[in-house]
Amino acid sequence: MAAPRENVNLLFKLYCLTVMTLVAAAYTIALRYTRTSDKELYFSTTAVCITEVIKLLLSVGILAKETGSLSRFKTSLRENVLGSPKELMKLSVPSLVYAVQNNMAFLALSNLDAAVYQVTYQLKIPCTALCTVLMLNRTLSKLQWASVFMLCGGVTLVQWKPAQATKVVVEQNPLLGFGAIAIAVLCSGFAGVYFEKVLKSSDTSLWVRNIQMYLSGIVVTLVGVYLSDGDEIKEKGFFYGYTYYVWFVIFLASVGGLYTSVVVKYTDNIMKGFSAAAAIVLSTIASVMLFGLQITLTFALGTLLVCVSIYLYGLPRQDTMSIQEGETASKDRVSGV
Ligand code: NCC
Repeated sequence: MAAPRENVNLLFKLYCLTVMTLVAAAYTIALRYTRTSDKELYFSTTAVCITEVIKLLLSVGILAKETGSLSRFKTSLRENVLGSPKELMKLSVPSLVYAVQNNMAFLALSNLDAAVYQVTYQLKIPCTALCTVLMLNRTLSKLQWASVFMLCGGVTLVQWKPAQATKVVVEQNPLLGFGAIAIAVLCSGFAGVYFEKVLKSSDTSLWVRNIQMYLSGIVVTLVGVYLSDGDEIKEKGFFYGYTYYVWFVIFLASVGGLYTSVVVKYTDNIMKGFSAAAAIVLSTIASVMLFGLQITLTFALGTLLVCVSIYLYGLPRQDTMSIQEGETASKDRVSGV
């Protein structure tokens, strides 16, 4: 009887990973569009802040559904939010780091082409692996490390496109763009693994953890709004330059963020990188089949690297596992990860 449930779990994980990856791809392109179209430019800090508000509201709604009754919902909020300042402080760490990361994405995509951004951003895969080893006391074998770097190279090749001449009306500073990506890469690795550690070290619901994080996220991003655009916003207004496209970007950022949290809950941050890579390859192959796009040599080579790296990462380890690792592995098996 266990098999069908495992299948459902696997299908659910695949579904979440696929949605997360598709949303992330659409998000990058839509964000870039809103930063380069010739309308009055909105304040990106306000978009990051509104995203936190929407994620908070959605998480509260999902928690209400999860708890099943108004009294249990109220108790949960009272105990986990009002009565847990220590937990709120704990979650303010990733919310601060994510706030920096999300603002850096806007800065990078205001100064770099979306394809260049996506390729460079893949450095987050080894960075996440490093954070996992350092912060979660897990170890990776030499072969797994090699596969992490192979994956990084593979995704880079798969997404590689010759530079396209795009009509850009805003001034760009590529150096600033690459600097912003470097910061975003470090933030993504650290905040992702920190959130995973907090989430998996207790039975507290994912939606409670999200609420705790988004509450401080709103405060932190509001400080960002004030410090970076305060004077101009006083003059022009908080929602200056908001078009339907900007709201669409905010919608994608909110949905993408929530799906990311679900993916981290049911898998882990390294798996998130591997699965996203596989989804990128599959979606490109699908568009080749559906729309007759041509397969390039770099795409074929990249796909090969991604497949080999996934295979190598999943191979049973040859080196002796420490007791701690063995425990982690068996815990993972129990939780179905
Ligand atoms: O960079 P990445 O994720 O690690 O960023 C994680 C995003 O998820 C939000 N988050 C995280 C945990 C949590 N409990 N709640 C959340 O809302 C963070 O605020 C942060 O925005 C990836 O692995 O490539 C991924 O990339 C982002 C996004 O494309 C890049 O950061 C672009 O700059 C994706 N986000 C969206 O598509 C909106 C994410 O899904 C996957």
